[in-house]
Amino acid sequence: MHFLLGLPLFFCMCSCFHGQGQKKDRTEEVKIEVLHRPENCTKTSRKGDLLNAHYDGYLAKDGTKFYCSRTQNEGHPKWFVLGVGQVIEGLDIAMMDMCPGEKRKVIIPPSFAYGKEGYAEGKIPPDATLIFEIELYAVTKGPRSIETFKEIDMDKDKQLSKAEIDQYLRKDFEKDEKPRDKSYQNAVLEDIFKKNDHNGDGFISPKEYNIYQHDEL
Ligand SMILES: [Ca+2]
Ligand SMILES: [Ca+2]
Repeated sequence: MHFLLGLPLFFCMCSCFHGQGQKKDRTEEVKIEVLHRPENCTKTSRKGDLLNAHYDGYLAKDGTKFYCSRTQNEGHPKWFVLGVGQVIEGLDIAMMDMCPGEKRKVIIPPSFAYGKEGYAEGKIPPDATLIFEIELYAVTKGPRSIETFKEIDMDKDKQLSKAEIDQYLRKDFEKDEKPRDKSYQNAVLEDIFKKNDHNGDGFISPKEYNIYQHDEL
């Protein structure tokens, strides 16, 4: 479950994907074509949800495939949080309101992708329109869902204390079956407070916790 632990990595990924900082051309738009939508669709993706998906990326101009999640990470689908900049903005938009099992083809203009600069490491030239074929496998509550907050907040005072998070971490580590010593756990705890307790009062408030700005909190 590593909800809290996962965050430093997520932040790192954000900064890798972000950083274009260019002006968006709002005359451009992301085009979404639904290739397959399961009949039984009871739950759709929203901002802050944790998604599990495979996607193939192509350059629109000549169809060159520049990315395929199936050939990475031993073919496991990718996990990421929707709508928070862990992926390019066009994918954050294109994967909203999608149900598990749904397939989409989406066309993403450069201003919602890698812009004028492109992304050399990812073999994306400047000003490239991208096409993605996406298959969504799972939609789950994100790493900072209201449910998790309530689970950690044992005395229900709507503040997360160090003791509460310490206990949550211990349970989380136990599930993992990899023994970790107390100093490691303390370091993680300190890190969580350093990154999240913005007003330094020793508690993580709903506002400090809710970095993905779900409606529920
Ligand atoms: Ca509490
Ligand atoms: Ca605080």
